[in-house]
Amino acid sequence: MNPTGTTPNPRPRVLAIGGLDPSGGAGLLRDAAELEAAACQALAVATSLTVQDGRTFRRHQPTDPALLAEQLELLAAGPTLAAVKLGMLATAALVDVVADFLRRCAPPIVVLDPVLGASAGGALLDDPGRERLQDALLPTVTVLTPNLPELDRLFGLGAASLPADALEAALEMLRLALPCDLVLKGGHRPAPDRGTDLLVTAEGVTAFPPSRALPGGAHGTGCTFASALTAALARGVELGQAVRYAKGRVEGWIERNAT
Ligand code: PXL
Repeated sequence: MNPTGTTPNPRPRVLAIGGLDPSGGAGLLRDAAELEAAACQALAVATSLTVQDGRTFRRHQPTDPALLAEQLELLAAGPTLAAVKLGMLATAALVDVVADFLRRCAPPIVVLDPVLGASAGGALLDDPGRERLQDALLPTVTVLTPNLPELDRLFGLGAASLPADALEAALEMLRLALPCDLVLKGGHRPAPDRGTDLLVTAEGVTAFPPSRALPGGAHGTGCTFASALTAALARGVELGQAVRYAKGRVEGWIERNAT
């Protein structure tokens, strides 16, 4: 019991919805590892089975939408979910199933990592799916975590060629049009801003520079960031601190996986 007489949830239940990467470098296995590392209880539902080893991405087999809906329906009927983390969603039909589940279940925290393509090549969301993500899914989201290419493909900002101050101004304008907060992950930004994440909320833009120089190109950094962020938020950590925590986890992941 705490002084308010309530018992804080010692292990918040957090659901990851995304693809299964058998190599464990990205996707649901990475998500579960991050969630459990932050003392959350990881639940996971697979949108697709991928054929990859972390370097080569061959293809993927999306889950039957009716099967995904049935799995989510059963989880929704169980104990409360503290948060939901979304990664690979594969197809428009699956995006619609997930959006429908989130509208009905209304978890307080929904982090969407808008995964569009694998670092090793291969589309992880088809074009109709991208449209449904914007129209049906975004209204259910609390924090969106794109990288620079995803930001441009989703919102057409031409952000990749903007200098830092113009990028920050463009993100503040975008935030006004979005129903959620945004973290632009800095891994694809050109020098000297490479690795600097930008948190964009109604209060403005906050920059999170990297703590040290790190190699680029590591597989699974996006999943690591978004799932660590979701775990921290589920534990009640304030958004800025949660970004700082997730950034530290990504830096550790890159260092452990540097080749
Ligand atoms: O890192 C993006 C990503 C997310 N989810 C799955 C993936 C990948 C990249 O390969 O395979 C399942």
